[in-house]
Amino acid sequence: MTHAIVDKRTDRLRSAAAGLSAAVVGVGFAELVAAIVEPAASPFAVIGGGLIDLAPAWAKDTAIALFGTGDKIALLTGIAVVLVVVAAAAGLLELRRSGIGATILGGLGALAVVAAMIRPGAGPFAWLPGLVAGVVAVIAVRLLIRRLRPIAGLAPDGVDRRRFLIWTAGTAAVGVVSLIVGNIARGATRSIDVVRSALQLPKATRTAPAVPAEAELDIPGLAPVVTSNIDFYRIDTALIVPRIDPADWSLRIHGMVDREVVISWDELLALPMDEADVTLACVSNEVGGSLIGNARWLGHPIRDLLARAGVSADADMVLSTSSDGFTASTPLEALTDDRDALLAIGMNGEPLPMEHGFPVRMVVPGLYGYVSATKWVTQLEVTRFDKAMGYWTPRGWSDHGPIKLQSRIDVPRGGSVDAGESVIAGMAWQQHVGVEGVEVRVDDGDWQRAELADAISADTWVQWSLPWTAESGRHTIECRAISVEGETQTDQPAAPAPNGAQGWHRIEVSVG
Ligand SMILES: Nc1nc2c(c(=O)[nH]1)N[C@H]1C(S)=C(S)[C@@H](COP(=O)(O)O)O[C@H]1N2
Ligand SMILES: [Mo]
Repeated sequence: MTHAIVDKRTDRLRSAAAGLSAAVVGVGFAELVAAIVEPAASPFAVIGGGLIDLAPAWAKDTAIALFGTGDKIALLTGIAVVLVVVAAAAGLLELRRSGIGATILGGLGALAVVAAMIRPGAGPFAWLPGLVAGVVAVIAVRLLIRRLRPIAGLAPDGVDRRRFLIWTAGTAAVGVVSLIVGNIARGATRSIDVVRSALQLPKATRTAPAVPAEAELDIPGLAPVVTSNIDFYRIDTALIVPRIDPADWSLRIHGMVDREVVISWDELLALPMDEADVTLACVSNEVGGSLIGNARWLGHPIRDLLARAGVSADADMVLSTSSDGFTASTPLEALTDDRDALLAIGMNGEPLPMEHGFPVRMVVPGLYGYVSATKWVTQLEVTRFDKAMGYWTPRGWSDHGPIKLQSRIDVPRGGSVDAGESVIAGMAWQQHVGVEGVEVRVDDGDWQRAELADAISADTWVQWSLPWTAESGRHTIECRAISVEGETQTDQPAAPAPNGAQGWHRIEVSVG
């Protein structure tokens, strides 16, 4: 009796393993096919992309709070875990009744086909990888479970446990190899990187003044006032970074305009280029968070392009669209007043990195990225807020996203510091308004005025510091900024959704 039960359990394990390896070989073949015909149509990418698009504000908030800029890896891992569970179940069910498991795996393939075809910018072969995944997984699960039936005593002859094992492991191995080859193939199509590295940026027609030496306090642990491209935070909905050959890029300006304007990469490069230091911040940045960075951008004023198209007097918004379908609603005024709203091609002296929008993105001082900083931008539609919405608005975020006055404590870092002469330091910002002062208090004591470093401009964040004699024990430190307009940063906490986190940054330090 005991023997029979043990056998049942191993049969269950075997069937789950068969389901799993069928899924692995399906996914492996699909990734291989996707890498060749259309990298963005990989089943993982399209299902992940679909989930991102379906996610409401609280889900995005939670994901970013939990995983920060690792949110994409977390999502892909989550999908993989679900796939493992479903595939194992499909194997179990297929053993119980032929056809059920195959239907489940086929259904997953169909899901990938649909998800790929409804993606914005889906290519003509977007359906193929999902179809391959489904067909291959269905065939594999049927064949493997057919070999398991006699072993499980469900079919008369051909009992061969070793053979079943070899077939199951072999199928999974073929899947893994396809996955690896697919990834290598995708890497081999990276010619856009070569185009990018060979690019020579045009000289700025209007250069930004040098960053004042006194803008950088050089305090260990304090964020540098200029963020390097490699350290610059990345937030977007793109599971696969769009790869656009500048030769194929163009920007179309349409909607409520006198005449449509289409501008090619070569035409853009021939236009006057401005340089501007602008701090970019994400609306999902928590109080004290790190989804903010400052760079020197090179680009053509969007204002001039809009003037060329002739904007209707009734318009109040520009809906920018990226090659992968993301959209942002930017108040027309922010793009036509005298601020440095740029159609940017350069970041800190380099062409835009792929992840930061190569070849062309928008940068607008004073607004959160989700309503202004469209990467891989290909269209500007002049419209109205009562006629159109950006990507995040129907998902629970405000249609307007002006930056809130904020400050952050960077030092002391790590929660502890030696007793004695020490320093408290951090960053403060309200782009396009400017920071007038920062105040700090320790253990609910009096507010003390910190020393501000030189600001690069009103469009950038500014460093601040305050000497501190640290006495043994536990202390809380808080800071608040005062803007050039005389506003004091509010202590009323608010979550990032719908229009940006607020409240004072507060840290606990133990002094020993
Ligand atoms: N195409 C595209 N552009 C986008 C986004 C996106 O999801 N897709 N996200 C926006 C958001 S929410 C932010 S905060 C900034 C971040 O820019 P970065 O990744 O270069 O820091 O890009 C904006 N531009
Ligand atoms: Mo963002």
